[in-house]
Amino acid sequence: MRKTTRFRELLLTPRLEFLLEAHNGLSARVAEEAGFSGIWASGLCLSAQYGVRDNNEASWTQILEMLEFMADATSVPILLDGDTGYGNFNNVRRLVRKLEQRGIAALCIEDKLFPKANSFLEGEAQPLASIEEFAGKIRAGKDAAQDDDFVIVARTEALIAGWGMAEALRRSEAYVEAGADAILIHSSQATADEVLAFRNEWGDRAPVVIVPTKYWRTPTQVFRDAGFSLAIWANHVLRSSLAAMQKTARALAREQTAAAVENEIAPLSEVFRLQGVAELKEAETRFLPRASRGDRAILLAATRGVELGKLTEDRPKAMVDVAGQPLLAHIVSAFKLAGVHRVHVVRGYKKEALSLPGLHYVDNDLYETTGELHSLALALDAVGVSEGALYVGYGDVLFRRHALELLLDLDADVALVVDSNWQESANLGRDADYASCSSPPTRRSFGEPVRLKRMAADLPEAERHGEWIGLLKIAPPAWNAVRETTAELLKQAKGGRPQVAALLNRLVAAGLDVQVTYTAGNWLDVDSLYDVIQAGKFSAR
Ligand code: SPV
Ligand code: MG
Repeated sequence: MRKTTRFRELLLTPRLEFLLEAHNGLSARVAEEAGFSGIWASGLCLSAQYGVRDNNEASWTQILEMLEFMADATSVPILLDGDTGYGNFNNVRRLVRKLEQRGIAALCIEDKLFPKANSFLEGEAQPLASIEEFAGKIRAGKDAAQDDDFVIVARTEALIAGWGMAEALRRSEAYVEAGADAILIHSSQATADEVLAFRNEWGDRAPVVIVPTKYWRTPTQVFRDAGFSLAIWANHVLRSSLAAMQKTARALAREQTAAAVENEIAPLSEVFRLQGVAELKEAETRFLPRASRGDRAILLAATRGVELGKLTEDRPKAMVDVAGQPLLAHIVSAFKLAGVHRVHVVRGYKKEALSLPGLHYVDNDLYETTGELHSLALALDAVGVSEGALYVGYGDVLFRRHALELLLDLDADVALVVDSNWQESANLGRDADYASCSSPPTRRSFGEPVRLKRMAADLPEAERHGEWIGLLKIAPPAWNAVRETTAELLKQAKGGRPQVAALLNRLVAAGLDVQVTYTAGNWLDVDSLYDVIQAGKFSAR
């Protein structure tokens, strides 16, 4: 149902209904959540939240801007306190059109002169508009409305200005005649006598709205019995937040510690909830490209790298300087640039020397007696379940962003990057994980689906299709298999140090599709002093 129609129904039900004041998106959402079926966009409170007076100091477009946030934040109808309509009949026409465009259900205008003043400030001194002029505004507003259910409430200030009950009735009669859907009878008295007398005289000519700000002592049942349609709590949210803000500000100024207020104020999680953070998370799973969906990386960096001698006496290999930055920082940058922002690092040797900002750490304190698969198992436990994929890399393997992007784009449960230039490592005589795949790295197979058959350091040359560069992707559907197989291998290892290659072979043997994407070069395994120098050149390119 349209908001306009819902507001009209609120007005026309025989029950007394309530509107609560709101003055921005957040307070509007609070009002709706508390159970109010409609909102009063109070001129006083909108002015106050801008820090200005209720004298039309805020422009009508500034009011409109805030109304848009309020309407977006809520599903219940909003009645704007539109003061005098911000000008003459023509301004009212334009106002009504803009309100309809922004999803505001109803408008209340009052029979004073622009710029108006708040009714509770020397109300008797306030001039009233002529009945004819104000009736013209009402007719113009009704004429401009495209939606037949758009409500215009005519507010008479006759009692506020001290013109008496007969004048209030005369004006209300004229306003309803001009097309007003309801009358707001305002009073600044401490009792409800005036508005009750009005209601009594008025009968059922049109619904009557009240604002019991000053006569708050009157029991609500009195309003019900009198047959009022709507009661507006016109400023209570603003006043309560003002009291809370002042209390917090004073306590912080006095105590100079947030401990003075932390337990008194709303938790951040409540702010996030009201902002709708959960909805955005859900939308991300539908609309964001894969790489940005909470993907995470695990970097295995627990070993010392004893081959680097003195360089790793006081730090692990991942922290060795390469072109002015720790090796690990280069690797983390590659992940972040590719959109993988959450990086978990498993550290072991000299763990206190491994601390870069913005990373999550997992400690393998048994790094001396366990191997990389033990580190991976610890990391899998720490990372937990998330929407995105998991990328596993090493704290001593540099790669070009391009190599990682091959994996990001791959729609596979488990996938790895294999370098077709395996001869280079073989010539240097370094340790390598050679891969045998379902098809060799021909020009065609770049970009074609290729499966891993087996991986081993001692794979016969005839079976080698390439060398694994140490980058692995595990998508959510394969998580359980990877977790369980890792645990199994560790259990069977009995003091041995199983490698990630063993995990991949076991997954293949179990029938899981482990996909391979070929690259040519684009990475560097830092295993020796020579490699450290090469790494400097690699990262500078
Ligand atoms: C407002 O809330 O701005 C009103 C009601 O107009 S009152 O302040 O009581 O006049
Ligand atoms: Mg007002």
